[in-house]
Amino acid sequence: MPQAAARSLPRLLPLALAVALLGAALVLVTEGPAAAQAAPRQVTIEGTAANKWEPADATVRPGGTVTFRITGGTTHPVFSGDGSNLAGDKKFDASGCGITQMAKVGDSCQVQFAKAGTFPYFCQVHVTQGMKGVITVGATVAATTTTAAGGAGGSVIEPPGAASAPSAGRPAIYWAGWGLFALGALLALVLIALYVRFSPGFTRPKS
Ligand SMILES: [Cu+2]
Repeated sequence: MPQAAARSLPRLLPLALAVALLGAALVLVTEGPAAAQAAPRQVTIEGTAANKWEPADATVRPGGTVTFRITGGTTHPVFSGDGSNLAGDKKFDASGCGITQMAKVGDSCQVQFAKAGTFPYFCQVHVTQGMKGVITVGATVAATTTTAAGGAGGSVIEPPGAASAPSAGRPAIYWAGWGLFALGALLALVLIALYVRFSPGFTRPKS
């Protein structure tokens, strides 16, 4: 390699690094929407005239609060558990959401969930009509499944792998970003290697 070309190699290095940085920036910018979202601090679940909880399933962060509010129907007392035992399992404290506090439209109550976990709950009056749900306490909201499954009242069981595939929802530009990053990094390495090999005045240790 001519020495003139070798001398120009260091000037190409910033270009290669710029390409790598651009790729990395693209990855960071575009991975946002598909990444897990932070769970909210507060969620409101409505007890409806159809004797359903809306939404039935919700996520709050540890230390967060769930507000149950009656927007329709009559009495919707909240109990902890899946409804198989009408007395509830007392996994969380629903004592402020009993039959006297949750008697009519406009009534509401709050439950604070200190620790992460999964907390089924039900309306003691209408559990046989399916008035139950699950509160998940965690730092992030799991990636949402298709709206079709949600619209069917959660009766569609999705295979666990379907929603958690790493490539789900990634736009093409996200992968283009990775490609640019790899290309830039590779180019920088090649430039450094060529410079070390051919640079005038750089003496290689004699073996
Ligand atoms: Cu009810």
